[in-house]
Amino acid sequence: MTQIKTLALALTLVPGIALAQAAKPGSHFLENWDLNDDGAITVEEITTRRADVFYMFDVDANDALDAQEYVLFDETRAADMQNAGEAAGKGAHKVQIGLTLAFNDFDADGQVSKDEFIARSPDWFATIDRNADGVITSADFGPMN
Ligand SMILES: [Ca+2]
Ligand SMILES: [Ca+2]
Ligand SMILES: [Ca+2]
Repeated sequence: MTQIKTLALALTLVPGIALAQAAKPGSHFLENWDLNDDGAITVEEITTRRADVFYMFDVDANDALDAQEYVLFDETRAADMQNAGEAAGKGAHKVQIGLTLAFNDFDADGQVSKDEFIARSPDWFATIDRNADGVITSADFGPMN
């Protein structure tokens, strides 16, 4: 139970405040993934954070997320997206796909190993870095110009 609370907190990061302010495109993603708060997310930040997320959901700590552990992970992300509302931005769907079992289970054995999850970091990063400038910023969310 403690673990569930921790990850909910980590993934949600004061949703009440985020909702109260006019949401900048992608602000919810930046809050969660911009570890040094400089407004830009690097591949390194994505990779580090994905490792953290993996450990949060790997309840039995066997370095693999099985289908059962993924149920909780999926539910948590769905709740997080609901909380985020507009702050999730236009890229929210791509963001979600990059965290699914299907996207990350490279050897198709029905579970996601830590190595698989980490190895997908650059691929996931590339799908979100829409303007391909090598960092994820609010420019990668919101309307296309
Ligand atoms: Ca950063
Ligand atoms: Ca696998
Ligand atoms: Ca970018």
